[in-house]
Amino acid sequence: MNTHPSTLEADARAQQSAAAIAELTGQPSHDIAVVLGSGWAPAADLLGDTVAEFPITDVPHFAAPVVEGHGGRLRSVDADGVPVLVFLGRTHLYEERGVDAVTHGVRTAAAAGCRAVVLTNGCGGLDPSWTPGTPVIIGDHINLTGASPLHGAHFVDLTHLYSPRLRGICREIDPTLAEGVYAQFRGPMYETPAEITMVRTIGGTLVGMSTALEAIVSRACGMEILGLSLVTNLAAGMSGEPLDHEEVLAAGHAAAERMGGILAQVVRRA
Ligand code: 8IG
Repeated sequence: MNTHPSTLEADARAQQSAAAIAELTGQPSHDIAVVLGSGWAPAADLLGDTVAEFPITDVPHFAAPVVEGHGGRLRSVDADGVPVLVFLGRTHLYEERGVDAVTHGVRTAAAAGCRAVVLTNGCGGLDPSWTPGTPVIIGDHINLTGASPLHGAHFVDLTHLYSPRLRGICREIDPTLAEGVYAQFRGPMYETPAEITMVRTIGGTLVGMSTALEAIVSRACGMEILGLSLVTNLAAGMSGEPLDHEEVLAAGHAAAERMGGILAQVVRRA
């Protein structure tokens, strides 16, 4: 229990958002939340039947994300009877709206009844065998943002943060899936080659600008967490080419079917 005023206010805002979502979707509660990051949007349609979809800004306390191409939408999906709350787009730390804006989505998912959250992202990979378009299970993370999404003396255990049970289900679905350690940077710049050397030295194999802060709050809210990265580029300095946002979108389209299949199966079995 964390009774820091900032936490209580964030939870109260999440309750208000969840109430609005129940109203807008006609679903009194949802079981699983899916947050779709860069490159994952084409996979969304394979999750199940869309029950309702609207701009995230229709829900109180949400701001429109500044990137992602499609502006931030919320979708309620019926995955063979499982009500799934799908966030198409997210708020990033580099948008400078603060950690509460970054984590409002997962707080809201918990308030909406979700017992598990699937956090997806597009990221850079440090393993040269992960060609663009390779999905990787997140086994653990390193928070290099310098920020904490928690308020006050709130001591949250982060062992087994990324659910061994859900990771196991993913490997049953697709035994070829690799696992990595995700290092979250604040961004918005990509890393320098020297920073990638640092990440490799401290045990990171994936680099991105999301997910870790959301995972921490998801744990604090009691949700089970699955993290899935789509490697869209080799990390800086590894390919001899500069990093390019177009590459990200192209990798997402190429891998959409494989990722959509994994998502669709995992939400049904979670
Ligand atoms: I897509 O190489 C994508 N997002 N920090 N580094 C960081 N974020 C990313 C990268 C990357 N690729």
